[in-house]
Amino acid sequence: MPSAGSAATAVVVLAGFAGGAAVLGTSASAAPDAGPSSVTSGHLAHHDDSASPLVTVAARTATVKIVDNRFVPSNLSVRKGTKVKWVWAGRGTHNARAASGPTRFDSGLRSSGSYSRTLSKKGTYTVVCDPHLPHMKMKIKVR
Ligand SMILES: [Cu+2]
Repeated sequence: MPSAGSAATAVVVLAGFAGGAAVLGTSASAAPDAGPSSVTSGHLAHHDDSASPLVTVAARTATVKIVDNRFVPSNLSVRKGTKVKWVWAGRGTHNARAASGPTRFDSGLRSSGSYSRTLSKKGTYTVVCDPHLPHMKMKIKVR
């Protein structure tokens, strides 16, 4: 029997961003409690927290794309213990820094590659990109 859980990965795929829809794909096959993700469409004219679609991830890894100049998705809900992986997908230089939340972290400024952080405490993070404040930020709820 394959052991549960070593490779459960959810990749957030951006589809039709102009329409405000995000599609969540998951390769997890052995998670009976991994219900359908809830994705709420919103208006994205100004991507502040209240207007961002909430992407709920029930797998062990959640991927956030860093594009020029925003986090995609910018409103994320994950379970405690989820590894959040930021992937630099734009051309600019950005960082991902926990400005508030249960713990602090900072990826440092970069323009490619990725940065991962396992979030093991419940709470709500505000993650910002320092060069592009006040607009470039995201929220992560760890439940
Ligand atoms: Cu930035």
